[in-house]
Amino acid sequence: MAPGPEQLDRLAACIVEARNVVVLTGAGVSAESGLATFRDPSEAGDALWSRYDPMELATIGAFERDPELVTRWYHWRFTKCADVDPNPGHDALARLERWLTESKSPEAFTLITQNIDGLHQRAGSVRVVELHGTIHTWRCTETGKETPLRDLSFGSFPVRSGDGGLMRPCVVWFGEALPEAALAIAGAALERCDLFMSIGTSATVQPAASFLRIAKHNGARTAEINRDSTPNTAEVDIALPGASGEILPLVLARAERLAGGDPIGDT
Ligand code: BJW
Repeated sequence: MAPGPEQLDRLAACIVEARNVVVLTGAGVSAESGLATFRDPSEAGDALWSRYDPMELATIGAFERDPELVTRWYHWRFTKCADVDPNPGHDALARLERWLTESKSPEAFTLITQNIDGLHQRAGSVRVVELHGTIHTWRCTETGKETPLRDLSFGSFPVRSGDGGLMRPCVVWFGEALPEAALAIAGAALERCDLFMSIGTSATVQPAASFLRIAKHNGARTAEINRDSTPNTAEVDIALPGASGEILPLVLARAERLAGGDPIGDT
């Protein structure tokens, strides 16, 4: 069911009124770019996704048991990321950041993403808090030294650093701590935000899954844009069901018109 114009208008008005907007994104935001999400493998159609459970591969235990398989999987995912482009949802969020930070304050917009694909940055988002790390940087498991993926050779698997240690992606696996700096920025943003939007995430993985409740507890209005319902759907002030690549540009256009003094039309 697509959201009606009143729901789009309500979120647009909240954006215009807010002083501090926090957006949390998940894999659903990149789905329209062609990247498979975690928890609906039926979409995928690639052998790796159908043969392996992604949740079984995103652990340190999996890497220790079979570093070749996990390295191949992340290298394959990197090639997928490199093959696709940001979609209109990414573009709208980058435009929203520029608009709010230029017209209100540098703190007026914080984008927190669980995605490791770098598509927000490629769309032009500048301050991106990468909660689960990035696939574009890898580190040596012996020395901790980080290397951009483009400087690594994937001639054989697994990949070793010059120091002989296994290289792993700088992503956060289950049971691992999230990057301290990212958590600190996210925590401060959640404290001051007056509008929190959860977009394209199943809201099942902690600690990100609790962000909406924290923001709400701190007095923020809350909204969700998701193709399916999630544990957040019943809790939010505004739930917009549907694809983020379709809904975000509509909401942004309405907010821009409203801020410009134009009455919101029916598009
Ligand atoms: C669309 C759409 C479209 C589709 N438009 N929508 C408290 C309680 C219980 C458990 C825990 C707890 N605290 C910690 C845990 C354990 C664990 C956890 O949460 N487990 C749960 C499964 C229960 N958490 C952790 O282990 C975290 N670590 C931690 O807390 O450490 C503590 C610690 C402290 C100090 C020392 C040591 C430890 C780490 C979590 C790391 C998650 N890592 C992954 C892999 C990253 C690398 C990679 O990408 O491979 O992150 S798992 C995976 O899930 C990935 C994602 O970022 C994450 C979230 O998934 P996301 O983005 O929500 O995607 P999906 O697929 O689930 O949902 C997509 C949604 O989009 C769906 O709703 C679709 O409907 C929708 N959609 N198309 C809009 N076009």
